[in-house]
Amino acid sequence: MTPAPAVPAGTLITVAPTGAETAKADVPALPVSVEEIVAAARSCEAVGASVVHLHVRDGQARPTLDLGHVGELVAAVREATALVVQLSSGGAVTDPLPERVAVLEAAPDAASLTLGTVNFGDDVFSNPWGLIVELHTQMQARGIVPEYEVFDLGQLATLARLLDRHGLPHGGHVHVDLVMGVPGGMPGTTAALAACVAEVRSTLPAGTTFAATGVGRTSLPVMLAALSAGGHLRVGMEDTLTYAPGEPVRDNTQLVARAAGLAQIAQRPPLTPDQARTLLGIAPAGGAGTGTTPSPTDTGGAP
Ligand code: KMH
Ligand code: ZN
Repeated sequence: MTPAPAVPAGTLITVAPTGAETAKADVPALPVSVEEIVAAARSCEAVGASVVHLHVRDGQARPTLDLGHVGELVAAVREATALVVQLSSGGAVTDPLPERVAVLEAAPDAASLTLGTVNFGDDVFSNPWGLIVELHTQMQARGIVPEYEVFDLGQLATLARLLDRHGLPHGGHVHVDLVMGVPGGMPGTTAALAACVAEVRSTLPAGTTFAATGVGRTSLPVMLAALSAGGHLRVGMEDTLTYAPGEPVRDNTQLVARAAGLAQIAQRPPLTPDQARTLLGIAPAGGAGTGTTPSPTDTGGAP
């Protein structure tokens, strides 16, 4: 009989506090300035986040890939927290592809890397093969750990092809984030998550881990399904602006606290930032974090 895949002993919780697609004017609680994003990151770290997924805004709260702004935010979050700093290479749907690659010059710990073009509401989120290879190989060269963003099942086949042709990412560990419920991508359902997990287990390297993100009203069902399947979690105001029917999200901390509570109930408590670094193959931060608890996985073979 085939043994059941090992379940990670803890849960990596990523907070995506801002995104690039929501206007501050529409959602005043959205953190957009350096001070607001740093405050959100600190608060989310205190309730269980170990990774922060960053999009950057300019002085008018517009999304920007300007390297001065990007570098300033990366430095400020590093200064104030021990969180793993993961920059978005997805940017906004309107961003030119070369500028999305150039953000790697800000030398984050990690960066997102989307595995294919997808309709994104009325827009198109463009991720041609050439861009995917460029991001993957530049991250290898720069020592940046990718988080592979998957919006549809077929993008997992693209990831398998990418790894086959261009090798493992920096650090040697493969970590996937299933982004579910985007209008144009896969639905945020247990069935879709189960299909992706089966694909991850059968086509990607042993030890590959996954997180899941349910956009909008799929946030809760995706979170519960991911926990039950041994997955990790991403939450935040980039993805979810309504906490419950008729109730706007108060702040990112509210979303991370809910995710951390569910992870506790699942008996897979939130990982510390140091544990997240161990899991993802990222070098320890210079003196930041506590790192006093045991290894985050029981075997390293989780799903
Ligand atoms: N803003 C979305 C079109 C990422 O950060 O890598 C894409 C996105 C993905 O947010
Ligand atoms: Zn993003």
